[in-house]
Amino acid sequence: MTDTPNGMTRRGLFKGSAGAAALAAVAGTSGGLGLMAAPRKAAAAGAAIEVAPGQLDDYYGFWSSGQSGEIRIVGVPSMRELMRIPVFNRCSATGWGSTNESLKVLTEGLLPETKEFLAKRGRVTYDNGDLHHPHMSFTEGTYDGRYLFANDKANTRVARIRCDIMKTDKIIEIPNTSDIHGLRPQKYPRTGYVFANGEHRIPLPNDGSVLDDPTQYHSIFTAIDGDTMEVAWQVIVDGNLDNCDADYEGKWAFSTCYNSEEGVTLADMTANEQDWVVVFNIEAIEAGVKAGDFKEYKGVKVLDGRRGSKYTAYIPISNSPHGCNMAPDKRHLCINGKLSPTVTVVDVTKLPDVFDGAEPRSAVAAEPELGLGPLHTAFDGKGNAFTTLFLDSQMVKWNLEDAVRAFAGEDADPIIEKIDVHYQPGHNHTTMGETLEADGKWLISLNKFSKDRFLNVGPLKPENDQLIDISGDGMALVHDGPTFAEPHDCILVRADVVNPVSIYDRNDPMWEEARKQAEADGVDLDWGEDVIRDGNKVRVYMSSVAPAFSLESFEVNQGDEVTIYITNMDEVDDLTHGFTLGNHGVAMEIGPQATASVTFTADRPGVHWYYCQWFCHALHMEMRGRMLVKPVA
Ligand code: CUK
Ligand code: CUA
Repeated sequence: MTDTPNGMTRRGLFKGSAGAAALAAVAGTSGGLGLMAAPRKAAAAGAAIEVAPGQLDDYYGFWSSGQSGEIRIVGVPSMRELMRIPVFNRCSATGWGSTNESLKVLTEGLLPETKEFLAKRGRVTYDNGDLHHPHMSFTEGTYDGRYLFANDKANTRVARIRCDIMKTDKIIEIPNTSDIHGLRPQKYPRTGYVFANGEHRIPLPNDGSVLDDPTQYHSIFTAIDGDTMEVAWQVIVDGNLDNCDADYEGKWAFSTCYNSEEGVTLADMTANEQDWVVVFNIEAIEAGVKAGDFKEYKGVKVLDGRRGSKYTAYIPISNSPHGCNMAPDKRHLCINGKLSPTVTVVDVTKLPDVFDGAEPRSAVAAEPELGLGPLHTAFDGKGNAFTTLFLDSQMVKWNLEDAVRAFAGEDADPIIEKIDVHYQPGHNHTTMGETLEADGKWLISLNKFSKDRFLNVGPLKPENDQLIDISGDGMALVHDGPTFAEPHDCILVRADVVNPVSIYDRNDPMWEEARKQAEADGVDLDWGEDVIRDGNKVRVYMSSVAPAFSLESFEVNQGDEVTIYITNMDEVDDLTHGFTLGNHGVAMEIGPQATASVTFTADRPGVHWYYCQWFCHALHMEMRGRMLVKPVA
């Protein structure tokens, strides 16, 4: 352990009241989650991890970015950031949020009232997002490389990302609910459904007719059809939904629920000793939809799954559970205690009995006490689990079968090892760990605080994502990775599962509207260059081949609404061009064989240069042209 300049050990900085007192402070109302650590064992010094220059990683890591609103691709084990995929955010480099193609994705799935609300503020979509949970589509219990899905907690949306081109292709706003948090795809037989939790309770409908009457607030669980990106059905539940997961047989979905009190203040929300995990019976819900046992709100079929419903079961769990993780043994669901030092293990083979009237807790197979603040659990496919301990700033490795044996009264200690992580971990994830192909090679700990682990960059510090080697018997911490606000979660996907293209298909649906417009204008979208005047609308078509745009200049009148369509006809790997129009806030990426377009009003008379902003050629600086804007007399 390294000392800080003032001589205190680093972990010493976190000294606070540990143990029961700490937990009480959290459970109470005395100032939120405290920062305290109860060091038990120094982190094992791991072997240096080497991915030599030019060598490729074994895994794609897909990282969420929290309030940054994007997804990041990270190579594992090198922890090199490979790419960023704009999703709910704006991107200065690629033009996400200003090109017509991205605006279509960002606007078409918004609810009518949201469009109206935004229009009054002179906007067409939201500028921010809070992306917590990126997950890949499944076929038969493992990743299939088709899509990523992700939630936006800030503006109640769900996005889909195409893994062939690593771009977002659909974003929908979820009606009747507020603040989508937990999100997981159906694992079997395929995705299928994407399950999404509306976290915060609101009245239904939320039109102002009910305000300060929390007894009339609801949480809603949503199933989205991952193929069409339309809401399939929704279920009303009791309590606040937090995280969710699905089983490996396509029968169940699960959500952790906190705030069984249905309170609206922290004191109210943590008053009860018990919350629950809600089990959703997929077959029963689908039958209910068929039988018409729903009410329609905003065009969506909403079923009543509150206590006593045949669609759900409520299994009591200690106060405020958080993470919800299905083990690859197909049998054990781990519910992370958060305010309780335990993880509750539910045996999903017992769930049919629970739906037949058995006592809900009869499905609990184990409840090991692991340490303070268990938030999320990951698996190695060899019967072991790894749980983050937020308050202890530790990762604990434990054995599922031993936990079951101990719960049955046998003499077994499930805890194998604890190591320190730095500091306050939230999610963790193992390589292929949420699939049947969990391989037990690497574990990532996504830590909320980096504190003193990096050079000081001012009051806003990075998070710290640590890489842990779990291929041996124990855990060895091998890398610290600073990240910008704020990866909550990641998935680690074997490289052979993900097969993106290097050059776009000219028939890609992304620029379908540009293709139609070019046809209507009698212009060849591939190679054509033309300026089409249509009243005060002007459409400018050009292609780009390094190092030139096919139009070196074009002229428009002041006040014209100008749309520029550019097609990159280069057919070379990695040969992306850009189009930046000076002093107009216009910039976009045009990948090889792609078309991109942007619309703006030419309101500034004079000469305006456009240039390529992707360094593409020795004559890249010369890749430019002029827009001439004639003043109106
Ligand atoms: S939540 Cu962030 S640490 Cu949004 Cu998945 Cu648990
Ligand atoms: Cu094209 Cu730089």
